[in-house]
Amino acid sequence: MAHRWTNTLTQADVTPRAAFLNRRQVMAGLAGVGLAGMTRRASAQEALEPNTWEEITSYNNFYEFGTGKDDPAKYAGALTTEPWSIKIDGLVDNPGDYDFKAIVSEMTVEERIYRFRCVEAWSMVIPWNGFELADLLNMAGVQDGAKYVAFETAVIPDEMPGVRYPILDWPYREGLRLDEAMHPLTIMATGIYDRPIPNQNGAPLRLVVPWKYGFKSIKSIVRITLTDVEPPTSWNMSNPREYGFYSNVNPNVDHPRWSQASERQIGGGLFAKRIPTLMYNGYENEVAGLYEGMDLSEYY
Ligand SMILES: Nc1nc2c(c(=O)[nH]1)N[C@H]1C(S)=C(S)[C@@H](COP(=O)(O)O)O[C@H]1N2
Ligand SMILES: [Mo]
Repeated sequence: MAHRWTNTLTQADVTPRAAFLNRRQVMAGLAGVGLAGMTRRASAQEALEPNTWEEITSYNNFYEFGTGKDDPAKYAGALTTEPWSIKIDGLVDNPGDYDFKAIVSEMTVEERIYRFRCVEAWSMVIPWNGFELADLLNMAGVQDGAKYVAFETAVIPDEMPGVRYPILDWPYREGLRLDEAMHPLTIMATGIYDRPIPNQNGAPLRLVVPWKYGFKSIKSIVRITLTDVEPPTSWNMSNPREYGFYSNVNPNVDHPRWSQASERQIGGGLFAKRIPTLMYNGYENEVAGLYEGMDLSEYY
């Protein structure tokens, strides 16, 4: 199948899935053993079987390239991702414009296999390569007064057909509380299946916050700002009733127009399953403490 990405990766370039899973099994020693029949009490440590490269890179949300699930794979190849500069500003000791390659060379890039849950009630499992956002923020030097982190995506009308239309108030914006941003599960992804992240998935770097709905994981980031006030976020600005600042995966708090109690797993064809959605997307043991004492139906 022909791809129109500027990076010419195809399925054939990827570690074959069986080999990839084998390698993980050898490394983990116990992956996949004894999970069937157990109560679904997943944690970040649970063995997850990743979706295929094809699934992960052909069914996307990236409205800068159109609102169809196949638009990003069709059009994001036009995005120039090299060179790529990220402005880090606000309440930091070392503000400035950082070159993406220079950043990555300073960071510990590792593999993280996370369950990914879209607010539209579908999910995938994605083997990311990336580094902890905390490492980047520590490099920038977070100042005492900082309480939130704001993110912005590039706006390049010549390369992004979607931004010519007021679908959202561009740039795409997202935000995290500082403790969420510093949490070790929060990563900046730069790859998938040990390959550079394809443009449709947010090249050259995108946020991944596995206990939140997918839209918090902002793509193709060009600006990171440390602030002392909760930053505006695109989906909350466009529809505050449906999308709050927190957007934690929560099967008990429904989206106003549909249930969040279950999710459809992408892939598997005829055997595609609907599975129950887990609190905090299965990362409850790791992150529930961040929200102790908060009314999650108010702070959704
Ligand atoms: N800049 C930007 N980031 C974005 C989006 C977007 O439209 N623009 N869509 C979000 C939504 S709704 C989802 S579900 C995920 C999809 O990520 P994926 O395509 O890598 O699976 O990206 C998120 N990040
Ligand atoms: Mo989403």
